[in-house]
Amino acid sequence: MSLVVGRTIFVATTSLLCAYAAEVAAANLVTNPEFDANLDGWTNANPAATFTLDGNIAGCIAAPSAHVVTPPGSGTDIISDCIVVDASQRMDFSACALVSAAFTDVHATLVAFSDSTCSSYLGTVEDLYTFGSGIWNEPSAPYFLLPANTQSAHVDMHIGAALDVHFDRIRFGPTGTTPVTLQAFDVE
Ligand SMILES: [Ca+2]
Repeated sequence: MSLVVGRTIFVATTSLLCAYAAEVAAANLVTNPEFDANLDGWTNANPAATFTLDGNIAGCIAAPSAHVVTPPGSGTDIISDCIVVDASQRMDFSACALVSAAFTDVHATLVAFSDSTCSSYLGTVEDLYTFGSGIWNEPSAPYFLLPANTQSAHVDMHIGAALDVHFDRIRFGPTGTTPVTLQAFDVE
């Protein structure tokens, strides 16, 4: 009896309040970010450069990937569809690329605009360019704020010279991971 009472008292006087924020995958706002079947959602600014879907090599995660070859003496920009954004949110941006030679001529940039149609240029927000030669690299810029008054943005894969470049898995969206937080823990 006393054991039961004791157990009952123990249960009654013990409170364990524990709350956590679940980890949620970041929403990627980029259209066709992994080139699963085509090049939809991306535009090649230089017709002299070839821009094709390549399923013959491994992608950053999985083939196919986007393949750009720029001719001698020129580069190009491969630009994503315009993305409407909420500038009050923290954002993440990353890009994966495989570059044939000097990496300094390849940049993954995020460009912000003050209207909703990517027409009124506001500024270049993030610039990722640590792409090594001959291997896939995926630099990232986490948890940043867009400039005030940003309403839209696009990704610009800039290739500044004659190069052979693959890219894949382009991510841009609200920061989506929240650290697990122990909000209350109380044992009496
Ligand atoms: Ca892919």
